[in-house]
Amino acid sequence: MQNSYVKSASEIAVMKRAAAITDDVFDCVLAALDEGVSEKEIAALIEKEFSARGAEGTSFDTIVAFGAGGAEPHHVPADTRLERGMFVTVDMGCVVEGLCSDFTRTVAFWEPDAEMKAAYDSVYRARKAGVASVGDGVPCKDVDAAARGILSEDGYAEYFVHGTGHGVGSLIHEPPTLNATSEDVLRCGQVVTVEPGVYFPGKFGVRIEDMVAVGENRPFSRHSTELIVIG
Ligand SMILES: [Mn+2]
Repeated sequence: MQNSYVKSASEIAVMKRAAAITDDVFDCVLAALDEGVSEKEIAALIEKEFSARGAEGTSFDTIVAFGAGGAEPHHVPADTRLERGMFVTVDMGCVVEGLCSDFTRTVAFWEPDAEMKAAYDSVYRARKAGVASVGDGVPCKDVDAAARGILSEDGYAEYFVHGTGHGVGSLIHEPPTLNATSEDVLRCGQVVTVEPGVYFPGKFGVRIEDMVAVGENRPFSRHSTELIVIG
């Protein structure tokens, strides 16, 4: 199993194309976020824009979550309408030549409160630490520990309710698994996600996700992870 799920250079190039399409679609999302728009409308826009850019489809059911919806890691887009002071979490990906992309950003619609800013900052640093820890021969549980350690230090341990990431390729979720109990070890050429998040039921959530090829340590996405405030 040590060398399984390693991608060829050409497969990684295809996955970067899928990530670039995803980046362009996220630009469309940012332009469309406006007071009163619904989660379902944004999700429909995402599907349309992926298709317009030649993607074969979405790599999983697109997540668009406003406000309290963001506290559910697998939120299903609903008729909730965007209001000032909400976080917006978008988790999406597309398929190009049979290979998947996976990308999440959380942005603020109008100025977030201090609690939201603090949570965002912690997830921001957790994602950064997780990505920095990715490398050939690194135990996957160490990547999880790098991200989880930041959130724990900041008092968010109990709000980070899932693993830090997963392999991605022809399947949206494939080995290796990046969580606290994983026995997997990273190998050069694997492509993994780093996606810490915190979730406050009934209030809001934050997740930031990037794909990275082991051995590169540079996220596929061109989008910054600094907090974007719209409005
Ligand atoms: Mn993911």
